[in-house]
Amino acid sequence: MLDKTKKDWWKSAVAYQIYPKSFQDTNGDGVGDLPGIIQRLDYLQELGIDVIWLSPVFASPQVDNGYDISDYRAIDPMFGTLEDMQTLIREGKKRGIGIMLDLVLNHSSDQHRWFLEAKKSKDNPYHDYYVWRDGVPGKFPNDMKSVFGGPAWDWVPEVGQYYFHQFAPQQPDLNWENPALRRELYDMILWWMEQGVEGFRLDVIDQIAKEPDNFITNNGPRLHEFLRELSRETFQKGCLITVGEAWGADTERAKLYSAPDGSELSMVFQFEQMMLDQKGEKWDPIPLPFVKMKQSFAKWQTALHSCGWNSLFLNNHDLPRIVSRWGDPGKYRVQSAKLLGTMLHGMQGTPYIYQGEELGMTNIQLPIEEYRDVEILNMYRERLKKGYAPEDIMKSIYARGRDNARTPMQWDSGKNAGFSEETPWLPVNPNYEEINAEKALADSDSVFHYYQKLIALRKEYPVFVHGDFTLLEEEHPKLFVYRRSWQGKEALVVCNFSEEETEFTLPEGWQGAQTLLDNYPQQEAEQPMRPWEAKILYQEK
Ligand code: TEU
Ligand code: CA
Repeated sequence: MLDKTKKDWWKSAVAYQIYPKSFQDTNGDGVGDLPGIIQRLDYLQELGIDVIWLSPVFASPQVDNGYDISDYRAIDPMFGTLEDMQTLIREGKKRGIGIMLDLVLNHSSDQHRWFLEAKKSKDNPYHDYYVWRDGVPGKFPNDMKSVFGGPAWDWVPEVGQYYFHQFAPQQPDLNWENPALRRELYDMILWWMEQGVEGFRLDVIDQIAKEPDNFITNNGPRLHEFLRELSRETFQKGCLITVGEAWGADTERAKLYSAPDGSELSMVFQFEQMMLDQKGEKWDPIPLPFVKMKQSFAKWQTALHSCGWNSLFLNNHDLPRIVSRWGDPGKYRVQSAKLLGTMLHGMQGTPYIYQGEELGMTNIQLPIEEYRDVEILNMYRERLKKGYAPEDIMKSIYARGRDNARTPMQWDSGKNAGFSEETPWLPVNPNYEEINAEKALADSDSVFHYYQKLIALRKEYPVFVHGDFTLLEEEHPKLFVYRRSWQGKEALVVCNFSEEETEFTLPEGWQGAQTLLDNYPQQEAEQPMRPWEAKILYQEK
């Protein structure tokens, strides 16, 4: 178990993201819940993770699956009670697993008491908790658009003003310019810290300092000032792991966010690699530009080494499944899932595993009526209106829709994959008889057991935590090869992103090195890399 009283303990940690709606249902309503997570803690302990990032479980009308919070201090009855949360925290701690809550501080639900008050009148003390502009009905303050489609402004007749929302109309943006709002948020965070949570993930944190008059959504001028105040008033009073979601981060900004003095956050999620295989919008995928992808990872690894900290992830609840995206969901599903894990876990940073990734779960294809995600449904309507052919829109959804990641966790080959006794809120992927946790646990060669080893490596070999990073074979169109070194200890990670055998010559000085991990049975060195083969070599000098 990690000693979580030690500063920077999270540098050796591995996190696991749970999307609670889809993890484990215990009361037969087809929706996952907190008792379900408690029931599966032993499974997570066996995997070897240190912290759970729990997507929002707070009271919410669920317009955006909990990313629209109506009470930050209450648990949504659909997920359980505050007592269940306390049990989860306690039972997690016993197993060396901490809980990171998902703080949505950029916006609240339109059903939050603050917003219900705010729209009563301009003099209401809560009015200034949100972002308002004068106007007349039908004439928006400006033409800013919401991420989920449509204008970023909605009219409230009672006050004769528009409010600003970067996401759905039911997710009004909070006004961080108002110190009273900020204080209210800090007190709430301190209260959760008292409950024993060990960290936080901060939703769209780079959007809090918006300036709609200047068309600024992310990276606003006061962003880092707000973050430093937030951190000083809350996180720094404990020894927490904090990660901010920052679509707009470049390496320079990431260094500020993750400065070693702890003045802001532990790290951020940046999305540079996740935006390479698309043309403009995410709905228009293109084949992965492989060399660019390697260069991008290398750039981040090098830029933040010893002056910041990376988060490492290939999946989350907003992204399609990586095996379907960059791997091979067919014949080489198992090998490619292991390869992708190897590529990522060999790097410097804190890895985040998204539920089901450790099983090599894949994307799904549903008829449009069966999708639930507000982003998918809005995009479908908008593109239809623009004249796109329905079958082309469906292709975009199959490739990029967020519900790909949100189908129920596949526990076993029984009814509804062991997720629920009743019809799940989103269909189970039909491949659950083949891909499920029970099967993976019984098979020593499964993706699960391979992830177990990846997680253990980081604990056993400090080079994975501290080592620097050098990209080799930079221009190679199929091989991703890199070296990590730290105090005379060296690891070499070699991944063959291809279903063909690929020649690979060991770099100078690596002959006779030990093989720590291979996703195929070991063979003599100097053999070509097999289809989707990945391995890690190790030596001490
Ligand atoms: O996501 C931020 C965000 O910008 C996403 O909506 C993203 O643009 C889109 O999904 C691209 O795939 C966060 C949460 O992770 C997401 O689930 C929420 O819907 C969103 O914020 C609003 O809170
Ligand atoms: Ca339930």
